[in-house]
Amino acid sequence: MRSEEAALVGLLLGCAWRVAGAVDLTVNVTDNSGRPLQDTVVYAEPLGQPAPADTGVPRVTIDQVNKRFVPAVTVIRTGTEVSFPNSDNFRHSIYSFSPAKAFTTKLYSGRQAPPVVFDKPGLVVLGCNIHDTMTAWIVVVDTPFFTKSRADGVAVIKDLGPGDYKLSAWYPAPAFKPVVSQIHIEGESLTRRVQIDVAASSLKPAGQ
Ligand SMILES: [Cu+2]
Repeated sequence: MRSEEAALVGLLLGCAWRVAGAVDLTVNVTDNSGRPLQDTVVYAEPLGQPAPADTGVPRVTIDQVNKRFVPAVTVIRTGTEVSFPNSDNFRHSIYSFSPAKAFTTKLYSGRQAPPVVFDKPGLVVLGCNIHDTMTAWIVVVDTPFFTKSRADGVAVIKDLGPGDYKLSAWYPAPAFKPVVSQIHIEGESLTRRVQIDVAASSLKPAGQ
């Protein structure tokens, strides 16, 4: 098969895989005074129908650079395998006490730490046993429809098929409860606004 033909077949298959009538959901996330809020996790769970199955084990990387987790906020689907490379030239030992996934790594450099599979939905707060200021948040969700807001506060969830969904917006803080609403998808792209009470979220490093 010539490369142009292969490209065409790929294109056609790509179209066929899209759910009929699938649309994009745009969520504008702001704080209480209307300022755009970055790094808010937004996810949609289908109501009355199962979420589409994953093909294979999704893999994600959270790096460590200059005593920071990069990215600081990650949203993944249940069952995702996360690698934690250490790009610093000194060692880290990372841990979580969170019920959704408790684990500790030895002190390690480079890629010595084995990947961790996050097999339960929920919030996981990561810390480092050596550097108290290091914190990261992983939100594990039972749906493939998730994203997080950009610097302009905009979060776009792509390819939602027709139906009802529970929409949650979750701000990275241990005390924060997701802001939940219900949406109905039918034919047209949808835009929603979510306001987050940042002051009530008591953003704190892990372990405090
Ligand atoms: Cu560290």
